[in-house]
Amino acid sequence: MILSSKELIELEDQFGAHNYHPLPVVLDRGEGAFVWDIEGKRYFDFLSAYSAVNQGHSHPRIINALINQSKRLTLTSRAFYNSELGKYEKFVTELFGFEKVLPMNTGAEAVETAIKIARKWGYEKKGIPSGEAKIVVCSGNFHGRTTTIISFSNDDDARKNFHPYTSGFVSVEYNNIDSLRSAIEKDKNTICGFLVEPIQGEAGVNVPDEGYLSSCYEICKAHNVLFIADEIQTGIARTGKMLAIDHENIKPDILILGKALSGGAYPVSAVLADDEVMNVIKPGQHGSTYGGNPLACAIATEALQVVIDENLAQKAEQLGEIFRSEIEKMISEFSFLKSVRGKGLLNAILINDTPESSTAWNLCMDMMNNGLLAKPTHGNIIRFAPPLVISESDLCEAIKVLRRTFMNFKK
Ligand code: IF1
Repeated sequence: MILSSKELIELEDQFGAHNYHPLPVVLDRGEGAFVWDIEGKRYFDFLSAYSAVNQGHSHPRIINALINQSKRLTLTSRAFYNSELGKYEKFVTELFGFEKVLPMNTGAEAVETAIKIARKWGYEKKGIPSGEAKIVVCSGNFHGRTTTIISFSNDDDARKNFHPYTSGFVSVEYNNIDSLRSAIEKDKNTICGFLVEPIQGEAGVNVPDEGYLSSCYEICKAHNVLFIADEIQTGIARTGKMLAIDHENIKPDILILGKALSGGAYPVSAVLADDEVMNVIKPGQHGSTYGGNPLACAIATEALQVVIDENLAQKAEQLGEIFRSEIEKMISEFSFLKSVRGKGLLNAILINDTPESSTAWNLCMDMMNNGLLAKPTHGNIIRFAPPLVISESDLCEAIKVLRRTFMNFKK
């Protein structure tokens, strides 16, 4: 029985928790930079599952890795060794330049893992008095939705009525180096880490000033504070380099990966660090049922190899330049467009209206009707993040769809 979009939406509405407000489109198939709805209409995917399908939907090499490994062995738990984990750990640590990796599943789990490692390192290596470890975070952050992580969010929707909150976090203004410097100097003996997104995705592709991350890194080094980079959304070639922090040649003390680490085929996340930090974790002190399972290892290895073999970072860099320069031309033509910002193929258009207005949503609805899927973040900002495998000609086609949408847009 083929159900229509309308019927499928009604099923989700009746039987599913209402924790999302999706655009009214029901996707049924994906390939490369495109998705099709249940009625067979094709769309450019300009969200990429929030940068999880950088390698494109259902990349054949990644799907084959999933199929072949899943026929052999999917999960053993870490009560035993498995034949894929050691190979993957060697591959991913050498690829990113770290001595060790702690494999997890979702991004939030990896962020929680990094927080636990930083705190433990703080007590056992830095000598922070018991119970006093603090981690500095940034205003406008998004690091996931667990109770501890939303404890240090300043977004009301993310945190309201989920208290009591986890303590031990100090908030500083993003892209303000003095704010970080004074917070660390004030509590230098109890601060163990600084957790930062190299570009704030959810905050609306908030790109910090050139040099901000390097200055943060210097301040952390000066006060023996771990620099913790959350590259779950910005990593894996999305911003034109393998990691967004590569734009400033920084090696974080702890690197957090997720999303495109598996190319959208399976939940895979990872925390990377050198022995001096990672070895604070001893057997029995952290883990998860699925963390480091052979299926995840086989998929992530192939997903990373695809990024390398297809030069996706370089592609993102080049195509991102084209996208931003074409949008810049439209900004002067359409009064409801305010500005465009981003790096590589992580971009956003700021709409000339209030965050409370429905202008961005209405624009996204019109784009959807014209065959392009994008979604507003924080009201008046629309994120544009296609799979990095999009061809230049398809990108140009998508830009024409945007222009056509803007030409016909009525507020
Ligand atoms: C949702 C946002 C994006 C992330 C960074 C950790 C995580 C995320 C920088 C947690 C996840 C996702 C979550 C998803 C929507 C999406 C999102 F809008 F929520 F904020 F991309 F910007 N660090 N981001 O971006 O990873 O546990 O989800 O695997 O919750 O609606 P996760």
